[in-house]
Amino acid sequence: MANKIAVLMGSDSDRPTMQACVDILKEFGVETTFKVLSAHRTPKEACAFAEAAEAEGYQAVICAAGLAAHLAGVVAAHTMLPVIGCPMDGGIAGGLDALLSTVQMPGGIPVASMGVGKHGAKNAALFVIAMMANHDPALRAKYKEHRAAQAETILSKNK
Ligand code: RP5
Repeated sequence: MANKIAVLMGSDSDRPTMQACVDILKEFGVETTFKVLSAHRTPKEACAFAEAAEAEGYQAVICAAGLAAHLAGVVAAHTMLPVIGCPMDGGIAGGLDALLSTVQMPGGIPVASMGVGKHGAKNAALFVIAMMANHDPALRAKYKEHRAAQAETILSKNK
């Protein structure tokens, strides 16, 4: 099965933050769809995308949203694929509103929430890569190399 991930954003204003997520997925050779679809402003299209996602061959859906961030929860309600939420900053207390909206799902419909902002965006990509690497030895080797290179970059700062 090809590695294929959807990255949805509630608004085009989330793009600068979520570009980091997409860049990592592309670096790892993951087929990536990057789209703006809002739980509030385009609810029908967001639900339709979620309902079709499994048949389209996606392995997970990453959903970025800010403020009253409902996109990840709504998508999760319409697919059995794993859904990873990325709360955007810019709202109350630097994104605490979006974090709580994303992470506090009622039992039964899970969303795996990343941290707020660009660090969460990067980690969403690495999280789905780690999931897919369980079944893809080449991806696992690449991920291992990525970790080693990252450690080397940090350690080189001490020289
Ligand atoms: C959310 O509202 C979006 O995900 C975005 O983070 C926030 C603000 O959207 P814009 O008013 O910038 O379009 O739904």
